[in-house]
Amino acid sequence: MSFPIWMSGIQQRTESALEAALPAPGLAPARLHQAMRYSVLGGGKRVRPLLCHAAGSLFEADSSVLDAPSIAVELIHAYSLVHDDLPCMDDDVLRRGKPTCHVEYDEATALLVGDALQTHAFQVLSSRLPGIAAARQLDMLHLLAVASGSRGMAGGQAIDLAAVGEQLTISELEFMHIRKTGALIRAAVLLGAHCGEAAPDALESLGHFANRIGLLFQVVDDILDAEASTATLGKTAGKDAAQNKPTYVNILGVSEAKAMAGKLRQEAHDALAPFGQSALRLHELTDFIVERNF
Ligand code: GRG
Repeated sequence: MSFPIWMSGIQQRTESALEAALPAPGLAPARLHQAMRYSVLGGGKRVRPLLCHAAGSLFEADSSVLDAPSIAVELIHAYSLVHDDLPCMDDDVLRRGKPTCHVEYDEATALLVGDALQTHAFQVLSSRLPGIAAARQLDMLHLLAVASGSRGMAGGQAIDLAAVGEQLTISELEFMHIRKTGALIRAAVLLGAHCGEAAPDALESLGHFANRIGLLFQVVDDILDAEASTATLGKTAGKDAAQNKPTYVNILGVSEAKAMAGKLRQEAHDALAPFGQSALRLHELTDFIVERNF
């Protein structure tokens, strides 16, 4: 099966799983449930579910089991975007080509949407998962909680907010992005692997791969923010410079940032060497992360 067909199949099954997992739009409190669905459904590349399915398939995990961790990570991601767009954070009006949640609804609703999506992720991941032992599922819940919290994504966001207008070194920038963007990407890969029979050394190699693509994702995001248009991105372009944020592009310049992306891409491919041809989808996703234009 070609990569585009595989990718579109996973994106469609992710959409259906999210649709089924979210509360129905007519269920009380209807406005909150409608705003949750508005923020999650019908948009986004679904990179984290794609990584979760690709990592799981490496260890012959069943797609029907991989749906739960995939959508749990996507729900956390969607919550982070809703909160990030709020006026008290990044203050944006456009996300995934449509008005941000607080613009379409209101700020209080957007705050609650984020809260509810976050807890919904753990509701999904703590549901019964056929074939997954309770102890393993507990490890998976712990993994997602650490990746999302103050030692992971929320902590990275705190560092990001404090860094506006500051000069950061490349290693300080890396410290921030390993948490803000990288932690959830790493969780997506490792949760997929936990759904199959991954040996400790395989988990270590995958963890290394995930760290590389987490940073790669961010370097490419910074390049796109500087080079792509708002129409292509579906979110406001050029915000990093406008908000005086430290990024790979403004610290290194565009051509050095592109060289760094090339190096991280190669390191990610190298980290998959122990898996041979069976890691094809992860190799393809690495290339997709670099070659995407939104
Ligand atoms: C509010 C706790 C909290 C955290 C927010 C992830 C994040 C932290 C903020 C988003 C801002 C941002 C531009 C981060 C850089 C990388 C990133 C996560 C981009 C958006 O992810 P994509 O490209 O989005 O996967 P889609 O829409 O395709 O799902």
